[in-house]
Amino acid sequence: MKIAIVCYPTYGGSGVVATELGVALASHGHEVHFVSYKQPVRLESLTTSIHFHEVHVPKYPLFHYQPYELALSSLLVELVKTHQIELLHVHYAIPHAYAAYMAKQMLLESGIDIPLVTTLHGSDITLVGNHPFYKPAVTFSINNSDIVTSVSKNLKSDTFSFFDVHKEIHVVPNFINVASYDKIRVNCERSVVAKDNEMIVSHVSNFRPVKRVLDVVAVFARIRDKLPAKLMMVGDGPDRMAAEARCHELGIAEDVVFFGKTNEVNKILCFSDLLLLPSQTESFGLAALEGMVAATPVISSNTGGLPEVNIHGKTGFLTAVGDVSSMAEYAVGLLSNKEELIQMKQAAYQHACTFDVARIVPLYESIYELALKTKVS
Ligand code: GMT
Repeated sequence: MKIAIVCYPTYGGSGVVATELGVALASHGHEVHFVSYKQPVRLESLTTSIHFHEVHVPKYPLFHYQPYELALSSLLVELVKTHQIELLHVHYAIPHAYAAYMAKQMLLESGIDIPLVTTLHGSDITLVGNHPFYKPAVTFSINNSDIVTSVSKNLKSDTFSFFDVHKEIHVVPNFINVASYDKIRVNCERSVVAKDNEMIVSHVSNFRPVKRVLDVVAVFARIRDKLPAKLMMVGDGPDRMAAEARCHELGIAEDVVFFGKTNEVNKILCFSDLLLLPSQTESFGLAALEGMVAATPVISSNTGGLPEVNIHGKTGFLTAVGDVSSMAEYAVGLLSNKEELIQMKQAAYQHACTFDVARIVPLYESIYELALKTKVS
């Protein structure tokens, strides 16, 4: 099948999932056309079955806001016609579902009825899409997609609670390439970042306020009080400077490494003993899954879809948002008990394997087949 995947190109989870999906689809024999304003960061190589098309928005002095949706929908129309694209799969409702719906309508005028699959990722529903300024357009785009998917049961139920949606929503969880993590584990260079007696705690995010990175620092400071440990902060974003400053205030700066943005998250997670993910909300929590597949137990908040990924007492622990004392207590308990830590690492890995790319990508392929059969128009 020839599929156009519209996504954000940045380090956010939706872009990562869209990219990994496209790469996996290409390996199943599909022809994939990524569409975004920049080449997705996780997209390493373009091949005869993986193409990238950049959305260009010409600047004009009259425009205070550049009309990205217009440029995107026009490009989609051209791509469908030129490359005989058979299906549009858009990741993140805003503004992708809206722009793709317009493309679909324009194509109908040329006698082409292209199916549209929209995947809801999280903040497009919970933090951003729900804003009254966007809500009517988001509701419309969801209701007028041929098939809608969400990355967790929790996000599905949030979508029905926040929007007047009358479409079925198919839950297709985030996934992970287990084999690629297994490969990295063979040459894991733990000694580069920590001494043998030090525990390694990690956090991976885009350092937006929703990730509560200051909670990460607070929990680590309490762990550091009780046992030798290092903290690996992976990613970058608005709260990074505040987090670095807090590490200095607390006198733990020399035990904390800020890696910034990297494509080598798996290399850092392979030597981690614990991942902290204290988010305010998380529709799924791809970072938790990335930790677990690297055999790293997770201490996370219990909001959104996190309980569908991180199983309390088995793959890690869950606490209320902001409860740094309980997070630190669980962390110190686990890191001080070698046997429990080994058991939990294994359980985390085993559970992550149930989200392997080989199990989840066929779910999207079945959805594409369904979309071809059940177009809205
Ligand atoms: O984590 C972010 O804020 C980025 C965001 C995105 O859409 O780019 O991530 C969301 O989608 C991921 C992939 O489906 C999920 O694993 C994340 O939980 C979700 N983030 C939130 O809900 C805050």
